[in-house]
Amino acid sequence: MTNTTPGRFITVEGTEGVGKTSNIDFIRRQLEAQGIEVMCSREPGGTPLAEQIRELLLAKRDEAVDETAELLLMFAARAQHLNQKIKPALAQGAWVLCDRFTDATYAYQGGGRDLSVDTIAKLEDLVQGSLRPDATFILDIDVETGLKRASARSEADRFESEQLEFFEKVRSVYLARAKAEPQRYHIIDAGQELAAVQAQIAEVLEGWTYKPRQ
Ligand code: Z5A
Repeated sequence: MTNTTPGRFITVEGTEGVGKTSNIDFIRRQLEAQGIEVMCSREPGGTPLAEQIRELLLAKRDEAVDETAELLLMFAARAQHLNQKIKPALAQGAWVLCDRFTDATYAYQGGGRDLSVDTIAKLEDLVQGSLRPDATFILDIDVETGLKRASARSEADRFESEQLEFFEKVRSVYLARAKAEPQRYHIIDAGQELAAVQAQIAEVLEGWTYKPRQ
């Protein structure tokens, strides 16, 4: 099951503070240098409605957020984003570069919150049909370093306020998924300085073919 549209669907994942934002811009510039049209987006979010759902999800609140409600809100945002923005771009042959996607749901809601992987897989099929990313970069870093970077940058949101153990579980799901499907996932050591991280990404990009899919 994968993407059969003319475009390519690339996702970037990782725990907190791994440098997704910094590196997505690098990937975009590398792809554009190959003459590729790139559309960058993020999850949760990417359309006005999905961005509103993002605000609901990230806000710290007194009321405990039910884990299944959180899961369904992630997929509600994804359905909107996918149908309004991602699929039309892919159909036109653009490369979609997305900051997080369903791997984050397996990692955060499946790993961090301990929700059923089967339930997540059912929602994935419902919302995405057979569409899956062509390639996924997992920026990997030890959890403590990532959290230090994230806290130096901005105030913690509802997810960033979780305990270390939560993020260790998130990280282990990412690494397990990458191990199970090595042809799709590229693990990048994000603990190095930015230039060294980008050199690893550039090496992966050099191995790709940029011909349109027939
Ligand atoms: N979530 C979920 O639970 N389930 C889902 O299905 C989805 C998401 C899709 C929002 O995501 C939350 O939603 C997220 C999971 C949950 N949890 N949280 N929080 P988000 O992607 O918007 O939030 P984030 O993970 O916190 O991303 P971020 O804050 O944008 O971080 P980042 O993009 O990975 O890092 P950055 O901003 O590029 O870098 C962080 C800082 O480190 C910054 O000051 C950089 O200058 C610095 N940095 C970056 N690289 C380096 C290197 N190599 N060396 C030194 N310093 C560096």
